[in-house]
Amino acid sequence: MRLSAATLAALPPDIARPAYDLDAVKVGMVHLGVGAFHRVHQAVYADDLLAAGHLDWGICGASLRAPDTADALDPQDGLYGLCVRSGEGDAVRVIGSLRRLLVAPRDPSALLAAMADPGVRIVSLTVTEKGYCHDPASGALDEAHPDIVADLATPARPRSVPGLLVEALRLRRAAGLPPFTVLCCDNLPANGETVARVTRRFAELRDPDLGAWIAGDVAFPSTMVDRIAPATTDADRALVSGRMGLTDAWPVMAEPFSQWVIEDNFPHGRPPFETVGAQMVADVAPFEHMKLRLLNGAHSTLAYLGYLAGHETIADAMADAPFARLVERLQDEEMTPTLHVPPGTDVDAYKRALRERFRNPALRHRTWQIAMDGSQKLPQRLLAAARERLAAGAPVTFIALGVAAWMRYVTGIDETGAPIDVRDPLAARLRAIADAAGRDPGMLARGLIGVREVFGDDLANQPVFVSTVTGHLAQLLRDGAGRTVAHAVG
Ligand code: CS2
Repeated sequence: MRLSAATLAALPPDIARPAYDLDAVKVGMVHLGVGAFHRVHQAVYADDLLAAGHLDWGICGASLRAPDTADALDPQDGLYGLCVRSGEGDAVRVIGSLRRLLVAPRDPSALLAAMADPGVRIVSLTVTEKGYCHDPASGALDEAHPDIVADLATPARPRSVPGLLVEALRLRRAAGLPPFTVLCCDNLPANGETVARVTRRFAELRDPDLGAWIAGDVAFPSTMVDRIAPATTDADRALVSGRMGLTDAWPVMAEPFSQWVIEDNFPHGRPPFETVGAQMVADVAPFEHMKLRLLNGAHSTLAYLGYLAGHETIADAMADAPFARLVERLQDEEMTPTLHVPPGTDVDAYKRALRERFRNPALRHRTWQIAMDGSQKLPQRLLAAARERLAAGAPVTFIALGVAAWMRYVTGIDETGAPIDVRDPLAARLRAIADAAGRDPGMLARGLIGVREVFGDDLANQPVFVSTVTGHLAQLLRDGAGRTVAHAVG
């Protein structure tokens, strides 16, 4: 028997489920990128809002590429299990906030119509870093991106995020409706501003008058989002379905921790997010820097070095003492001094909690998963802090080790000589640079630092940065990741 509205009553009593009337929920938010992260995070806050009686704030979730989420959840009336895993065990809960699922390539006009619906006041996004068609180093729209070129040629049939937002906003304006607020929930630097920049630029290229309306009337609040969500495996499906006594084709897995900090800028209305645990603030930047540098910077560093050392998961890497020490030294000595700690935050407690989260023995968060799309992640996770430290004449030893590990990783060959499945929009180019450099650390480092989209124009001219990265890379190639980490932490 499949999980669905009709079978909810058959769930065992220990499984929480929507107590509200699913049919009474109206869609108030359209979400682009309805993947695991959205389903463990925003959709859960929305489920809590619905449970508290705010029935205007259901979600219509759209996939921009693959139909698999809609195909899994449609027969379940949008319902799915959230499994929260910790050392204490697994808690399963059914989430009901996804009231409708769409697949953009299957029915692009249905998605545009949903975004242009008068009841919709927020369009939120988790499309991953590469989904914004921007240059990661500068944050500007990549006007040569094939999807942008295509969307400028046929703007009424968009496939890119900027193209979709602008066409939907055009439809609203033409219908005399107020715009929606654009709520970015990806780990981008200044995520609201970044999406505003690419959307406004696209609109201006498409139609300056529309561009001016968007620039004047559409709000793009920034957010900091945080919850660790390993990709669902078949074992997870079996576990959750077993607990439910019903088949759930695509449950999602998460840690207990969850945080959402939102810039309070919703001129056209919003649900009372603060009543379900979100923090509404005037300035997200201090929270964002703290999270991107302390969590994601350490995550990426552990992912590349851990993968190379043969650690399958983040918890495995954290159980290797020099790796745990590296996380501490990176956070304490190099990242923390670059932060303006948000008011009321105990940064030491925050870091201790982070390291405990990384150690969560029940979450099997694969280093390979986090290693994906490094070219889009490195700038905000490691390089922004490196730049600030270099400008102050401060050392970048541990940051550079993470960068060197990424370089070693994108060569595509692991320490046993086996291929690495490198997933990155720039993978082919990175691999060609690595192939040309062979095992020459100087050439490899210089070649990769020359990739402007990642390193900008400046880092190649920072001798301390180049030599520190090259030194680590030489050791990684010679001694392997395990010994390099042990050596670096002393
Ligand atoms: C991770 C993040 O995959 C990754 O790159 O670093 O998804 C991380 O788990 C989340 O940002 C945690 O909030």
